Amino acid sequence: KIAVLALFSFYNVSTAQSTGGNPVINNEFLGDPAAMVHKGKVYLYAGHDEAPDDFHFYKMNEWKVYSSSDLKTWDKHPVPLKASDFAWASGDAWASQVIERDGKFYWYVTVSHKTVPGKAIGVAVSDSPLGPFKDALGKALVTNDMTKKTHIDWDDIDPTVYIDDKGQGWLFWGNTACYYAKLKPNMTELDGEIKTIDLPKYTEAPYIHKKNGWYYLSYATGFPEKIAYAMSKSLDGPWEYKGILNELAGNSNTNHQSIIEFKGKDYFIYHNGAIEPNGGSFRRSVSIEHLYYNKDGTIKPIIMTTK
Ligand code: FUB
Repeated sequence: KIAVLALFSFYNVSTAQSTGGNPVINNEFLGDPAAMVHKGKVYLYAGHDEAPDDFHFYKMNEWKVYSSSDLKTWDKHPVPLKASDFAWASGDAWASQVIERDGKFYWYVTVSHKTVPGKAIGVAVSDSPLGPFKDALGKALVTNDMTKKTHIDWDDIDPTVYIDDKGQGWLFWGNTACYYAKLKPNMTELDGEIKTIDLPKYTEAPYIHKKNGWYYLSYATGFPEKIAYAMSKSLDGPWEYKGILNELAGNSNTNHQSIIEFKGKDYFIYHNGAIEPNGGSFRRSVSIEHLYYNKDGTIKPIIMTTK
């Protein structure tokens, strides 16, 4: 009975907060925001920047989830997934994204692999957008030895997932090279070869979305990072580079975006280092801006706001 009560409270207790503007959550550090629209709500998944004093790198062990019906008031939910939930991983809850298929929620994550050197991509699954999420495979979906384009340890990071109108799942990811592959209908196996896309000054953080018949591949470019984007009529390309979408994100070296349509409006969701007094590259927070399209499908540059 106690266990049942504990479970009940774990998955139902949430605390609401509203900052009235950007950053939308200002009492904890969050990086790599990935938003999912589901049944009239936005679910915001992000890695937790623990940001201990005198530690100048990413200290990230878990992901968080918030939900909102208006992008103003955010319900905070219990931690739905940790890097340690993947038995084959050694830590590092880096960038991730959740997608729904047939009533199940698949969460693609970056973690460090225990035995294959470097970062890897895992996938967790749940019946609810709030979890509990469990490792779907018991092993990595993508490991560094599958791509091997570069020798850096963090090549296989930053998964973004998309299901096209025909029901085909696609996974894009990578640092220094943008990789992509189809997913089998089970969403937990790659289907076919891993391909590479040539994008000008690609760094990391790919994100796929579609609007009015165009596919958009936005990504972090340079370092410190801006967000650039390319457009295509097909997820297999060719992709046409369209320029910079978002300039340097405040005092964070990285910039990582997701783009959604919610209740008839378009939004650009990203992180920067805006929380005073000690926000920064490893103490990031989430901001949201309006996103506007031109008639030809290109996107107007994002105007960053602080309120
Ligand atoms: O949060 C850790 C890493 O920083 C992400 O995987 C990259 O996209 C960058 O934001």
